[in-house]
Amino acid sequence: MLTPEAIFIDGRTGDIPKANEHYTKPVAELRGLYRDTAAFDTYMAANPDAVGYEVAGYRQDSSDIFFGTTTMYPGKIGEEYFMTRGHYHVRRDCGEAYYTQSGRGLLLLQTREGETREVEMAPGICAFIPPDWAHRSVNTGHAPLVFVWFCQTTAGHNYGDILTHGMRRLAVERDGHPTTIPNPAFPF
Ligand code: PAN
Ligand code: ZN
Repeated sequence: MLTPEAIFIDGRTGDIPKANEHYTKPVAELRGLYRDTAAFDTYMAANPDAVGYEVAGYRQDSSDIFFGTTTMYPGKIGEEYFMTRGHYHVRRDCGEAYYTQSGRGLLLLQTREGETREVEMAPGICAFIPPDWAHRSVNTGHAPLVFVWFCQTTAGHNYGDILTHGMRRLAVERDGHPTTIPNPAFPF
């Protein structure tokens, strides 16, 4: 039987001492995400071991929900900020919530029908991600962006669509400020 438990989450670092799932995503594995491949190669030559983000989760398999943190490090490749891969959920009836604890960012969302939205990520803001909206988070600040996510255990990640085509909008720095632009490479 599952029993209730208090799970401490460090909102500054994303650390969850009782987490039972972890992974680290090196920037080196994210080459295809960035438009400026020359800038990517230059960045990797100077920072071969750079980490893009880390994910920690607390999951009990027979439960319907689980939660965890994503800690995104700051950085830019060309004019694009460090970002997550982005995904739809395999189960099209599963949404998610992202509750930002520290740092600054943008959550980029899109539907299969072509709608796009952006939700600010800042401490105190909980982003509602409806079912069947693809979501990618972007660290637009100079400090780690830490958010807590809550999701159904059976939601699953569908990375293929976003890995193949990218997202419809890109988060870029222009005149020192974050903004979004249409992705010129997206097959509209
Ligand atoms: C999050 C994400 C996490 C990493 O837990 O999986 O932020 O992003 P990618 O999975 O897109 O690389 C979530 O949305 N889970 O469903
Ligand atoms: Zn998700």
